[in-house]
Amino acid sequence: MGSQRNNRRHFLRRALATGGALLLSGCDQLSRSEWFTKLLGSAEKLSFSAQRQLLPRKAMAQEFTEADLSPDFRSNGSDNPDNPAYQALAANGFVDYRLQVGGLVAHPREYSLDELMALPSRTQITRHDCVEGWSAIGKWKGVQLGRLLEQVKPHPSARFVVFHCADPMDDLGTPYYESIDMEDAWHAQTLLAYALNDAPLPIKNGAPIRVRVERQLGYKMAKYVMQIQLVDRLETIAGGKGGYWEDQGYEWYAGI
Ligand SMILES: Nc1nc2c(c(=O)[nH]1)N[C@H]1C(S)=C(S)[C@@H](COP(=O)(O)O)O[C@H]1N2
Ligand SMILES: [Mo]
Repeated sequence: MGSQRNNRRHFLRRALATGGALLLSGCDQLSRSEWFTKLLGSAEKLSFSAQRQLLPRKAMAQEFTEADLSPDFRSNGSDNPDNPAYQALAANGFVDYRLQVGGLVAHPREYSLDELMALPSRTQITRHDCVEGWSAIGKWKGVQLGRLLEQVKPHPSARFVVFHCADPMDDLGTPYYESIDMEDAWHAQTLLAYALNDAPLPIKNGAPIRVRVERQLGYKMAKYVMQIQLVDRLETIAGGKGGYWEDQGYEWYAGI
């Protein structure tokens, strides 16, 4: 009797072990990257801090090869700012463009396009994902935002970098703007891009300067950047949520 009970216990244990093994192989089939992608896919539901705990601090966005380039990098949102000052700059090939960098920095200054292009550059082929459901792979060249920060020296109280753009978004003339935190600002792939696919950045894609923040969604990548402002809070700027679309209800941290 005793041995029968023992046998049954052994059988149960074996069955459980087999079931467990089946379960495990099921998990194995769901590859690491697949579950990670799924997890990140639900990023909107994760808080910003939770997501930051999942990703290593310096994680790089995936980079691609020339063979992966999209035949055309489409334009979205503004494609030609309805702004006389911008139009005058564009008509003159942006030779009079000056990028103003100020706010909570030791050395506020401005940069011409030539000055930006004279700084060390970075080139990266990345995928751009728009919330509207399209993606495109493009080759970007620009100066790392970090190179500018080294020159203007952010004050220790600076927590965000705000990008002010040339394009008015409504009848009141509300300009597009965006913001990122200092971690993304110093990230190696965060660029002020002036070239796309080995050609000067087209107006439809943000000429003369547009931001690349490769670990986030498309709306974070401000086009037509005229001014960069370092701040300690976002509440006092425009609608107070850190960006034009954020003021309409989008997430501030648009991680992908
Ligand atoms: N100044 C400005 N920046 C902007 C936008 C815009 O309308 N104005 N649209 C955003 C959105 S939603 C996306 S998907 C990308 C589109 O970039 P693209 O025109 O190069 O495709 O720019 C982002 N940056
Ligand atoms: Mo977008």
